[in-house]
Amino acid sequence: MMYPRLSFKRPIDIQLAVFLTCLFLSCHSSHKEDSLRAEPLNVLFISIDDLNDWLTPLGGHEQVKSPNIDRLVSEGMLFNNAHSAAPLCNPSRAALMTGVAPDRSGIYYNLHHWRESEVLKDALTIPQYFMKNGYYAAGAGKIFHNKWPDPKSWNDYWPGKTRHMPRDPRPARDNRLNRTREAGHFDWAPLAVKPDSMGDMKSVNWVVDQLQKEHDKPFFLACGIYRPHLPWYVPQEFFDLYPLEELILPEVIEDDLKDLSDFAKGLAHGFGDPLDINTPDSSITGDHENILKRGVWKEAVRAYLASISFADYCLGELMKGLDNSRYKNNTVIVLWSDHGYHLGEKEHWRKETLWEEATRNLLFIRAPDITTEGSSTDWPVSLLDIYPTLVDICQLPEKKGLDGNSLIDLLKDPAMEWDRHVSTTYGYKNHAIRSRDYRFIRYRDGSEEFYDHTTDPHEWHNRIDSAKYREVIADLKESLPKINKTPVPFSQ
Ligand SMILES: [Ca+2]
Ligand SMILES: [Ca+2]
Repeated sequence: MMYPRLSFKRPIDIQLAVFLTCLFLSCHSSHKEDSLRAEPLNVLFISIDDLNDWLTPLGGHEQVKSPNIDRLVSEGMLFNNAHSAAPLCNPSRAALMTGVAPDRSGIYYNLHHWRESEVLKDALTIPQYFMKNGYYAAGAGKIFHNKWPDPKSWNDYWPGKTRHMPRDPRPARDNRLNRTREAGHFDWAPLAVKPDSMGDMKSVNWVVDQLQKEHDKPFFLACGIYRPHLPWYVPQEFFDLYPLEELILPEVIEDDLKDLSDFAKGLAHGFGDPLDINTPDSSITGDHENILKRGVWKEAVRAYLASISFADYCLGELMKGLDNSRYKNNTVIVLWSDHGYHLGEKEHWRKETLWEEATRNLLFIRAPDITTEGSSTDWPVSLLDIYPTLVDICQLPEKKGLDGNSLIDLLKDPAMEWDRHVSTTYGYKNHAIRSRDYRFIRYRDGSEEFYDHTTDPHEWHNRIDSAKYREVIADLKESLPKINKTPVPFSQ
């Protein structure tokens, strides 16, 4: 809630200011009372891992088939310009679930146990805060990073409070066809199984069972869908949706990296963990060179699209479960992916960069009596905004110490101006700032990039030295995170 900022010069102004403030506060409190719900809302909190913006409603890959996501996001508010706090599972999810930005927690990579951050040690996660306020919190599948589950965040969890991820079927033989650096993980294959045999569908079915029960408390139910995270092993029927010969590759240009620093080129080529490397070796070649050598770019894109369609199938089954339950009309839906994904753009695969492909993600909210069908906004928002927004939607007491902004006003009035910058942090002292129209990046070595999305949506042309943008760049720099906490030691 933003309060009017008043400055006083004369006693008469003070009297007027006191009167106006009282009037404002009384209007505000009566408005609050008017809108208090008789019954608390339930929350269905759905994550799709490693899902980028290749969705039709986000203007993504033109061949993607995701009818269930498309239908759901037409029923509430879609954020067209949503960005993760960090372009990697653990730091993104730790930030989202605690509301604390990576530069304040010191959690930058997957190997930090996020509870070992002194800032997050006793932080109340979203489900903990809901439990504290009378909710039942449960879930299934990957919500926290799989290596660092958080038993105290849940009343109940499947497969278990200390193991959030169900097991998945694998290809019948050792299918190391891809031969990239991490072939066992960076791999794909159609599976001769039915969708219900997949771990994700088992998570969905567990959550659907919860939705069929009578609960004596309002619930916060989480469902973490793991695909399209690697490996891209999904049932054959989802590969069949994408004939290989017709497949369209992402649009790229020759020499896209030529206007970048060696540090940025090192990130593009996936040099490993940058925490141990002061100057990344830009000569290291990564996944992309291997993909090109083997001529499997189309195969990989097809497998990612197939995995999106499988995740979409899972979401559809989950929505059927909600629609057939008594909670259909009093449940808030939050649907998010934890970051974006490169599939060859900037000679890069996977996440772990500060470009649009890696930071942009899916964020959608449907809230009874608050959101409007088919609404959307192009203003930038952060996944850090989810925590305070859910607190406001469910009318819980204000939660102090959160780094995001509540989006409740924007949900109620999607046409409103929401001119805030959001930041994404990858590793120590590497940050991107996104406004509606621009992206500014600064790396730890001091090198910088600037992109104008009004003319360059692919971020092909680094305009950091252009005099035309000097003021815009100076303004974006003001939003760079300033704490830059020393990284928490890695755990094993
Ligand atoms: Ca992820
Ligand atoms: Ca370029």
